[in-house]
Amino acid sequence: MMKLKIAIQKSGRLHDDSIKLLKECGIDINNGVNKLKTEASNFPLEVFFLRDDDIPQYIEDGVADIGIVGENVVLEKKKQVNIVEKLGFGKCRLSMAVPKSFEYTTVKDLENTRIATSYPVIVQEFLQRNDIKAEIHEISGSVEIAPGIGLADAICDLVSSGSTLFMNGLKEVETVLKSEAVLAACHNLQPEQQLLLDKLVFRIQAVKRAKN
Ligand code: PRT
Ligand code: ZN
Repeated sequence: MMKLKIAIQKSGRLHDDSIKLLKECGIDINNGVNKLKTEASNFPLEVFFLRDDDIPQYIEDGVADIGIVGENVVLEKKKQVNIVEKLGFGKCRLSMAVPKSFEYTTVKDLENTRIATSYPVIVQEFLQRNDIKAEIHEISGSVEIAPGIGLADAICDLVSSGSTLFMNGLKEVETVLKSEAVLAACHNLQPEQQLLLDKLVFRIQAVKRAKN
């Protein structure tokens, strides 16, 4: 029988909630540590554990049919995938932040600044939308320390509670994007896989309704 292949985060903020959602959908997967893939025992589902950054590419290529990943990652990677359903966890926002001493009043204050971020594509679009010229410094982690070490004047990073910004003497000044985990799917699924996806989405919607 044909199986639906789903990519989920191997470890990190979305891993546990992704497994939990599948469980709530009545899908049992034996999640052995350090496994790259596993299968559900009671649904034709094959599960791949991957880094979140790689998930959109795998879906675009059809290596995975669907995946659970932050909408922020889908938008940054610019891959051709469908966002099928928002999942209600992994909520955060991608925000601009500046040092507390920065006298910030409007988005125009970002003109001619150096902005450190792991999201250069989304930031570039934001700057264009607002007609602002600024220098983007792409860094892969610890973005919040960039202003303190003189690498940047501002940052654009994911925020949830805001405590990371606060602890680094930064203040949030613009929300660039609101994000949560989404179910993303390949553009050209086989009819059989589309049917399995419909079945899964039906269950996800029931789980979501039960929580409201
Ligand atoms: O290893 P892999 O590449 O798979 O994982 P990763 O380290 O790239 O991602 P991970 O696990 O940190 O995050 C996965 C996804 O969770 C993100 O793409 C978002 O969609 C979502 N998410 C939700 C968050 C946060 N909330 C979040 N707060 N991702 C990161 N953060 C970080 C943020 O970058 C900052 O360092 O948490 C810090 C801020 O948190 P607060 O609470 O102090 O504001
Ligand atoms: Zn990642």
